[in-house]
Amino acid sequence: MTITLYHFPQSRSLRVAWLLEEMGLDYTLKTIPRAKAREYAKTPEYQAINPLGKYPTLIDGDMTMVESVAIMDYLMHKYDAGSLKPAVDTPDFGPYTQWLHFGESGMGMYVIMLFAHSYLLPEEHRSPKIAEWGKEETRKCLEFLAAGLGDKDYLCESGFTAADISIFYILYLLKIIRQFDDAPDNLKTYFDRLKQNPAWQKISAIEE
Ligand SMILES: N[C@@H](CCC(=O)N[C@@H](CS)C(=O)NCC(=O)O)C(=O)O
Repeated sequence: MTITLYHFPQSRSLRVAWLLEEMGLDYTLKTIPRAKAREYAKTPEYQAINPLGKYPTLIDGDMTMVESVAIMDYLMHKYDAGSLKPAVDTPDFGPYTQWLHFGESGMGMYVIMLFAHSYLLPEEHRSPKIAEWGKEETRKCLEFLAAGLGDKDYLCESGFTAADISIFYILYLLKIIRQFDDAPDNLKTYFDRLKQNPAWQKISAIEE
């Protein structure tokens, strides 16, 4: 079976690439240069595998799927996730599942609203009120996350898991859009700790 990941630098495909590295799976990374990612997403070639024109897309044999966190879950169910996924009968399983999804479902929309209405959209389409709302909701999410992390090194008692990978990406996005400076101190320390991870360093070094 061949696993192929469509990736562009700084995007959510980093979550999947990081996990693939941690799991030691063989995969082909199809990196689309950042400047060309939107254009490539509209090509018949990419539309045939992902009509939404988003990244990541994963192809595993004859199966194609989208949604970064769903892809992570799929890979960990199908292949050996080791300690990246706590066993169902351990106390970590609930918190692990919560944080795995919180990185995208819980925080993603607020961060995107903040991003879109502060930077991404043409100025005439930005709404300061939506940006403010996104910022406030993001702040609440960060407080909640900081309380959950407490003084642990990682989100689960058992240590580093895929939930950290999921959460790290959304913090990384906040950092890129310069909205991470006011985050609680324990989250900043956590972010700096995760940045040292060798698999992260390898995949984040892939530039256009
Ligand atoms: N919820 C989806 C979001 C996918 C998504 O919006 N990806 C962004 C990159 S981080 C994208 O492809 N943007 C290109 C565009 O919207 O044109 C996931 O987690 O995979």
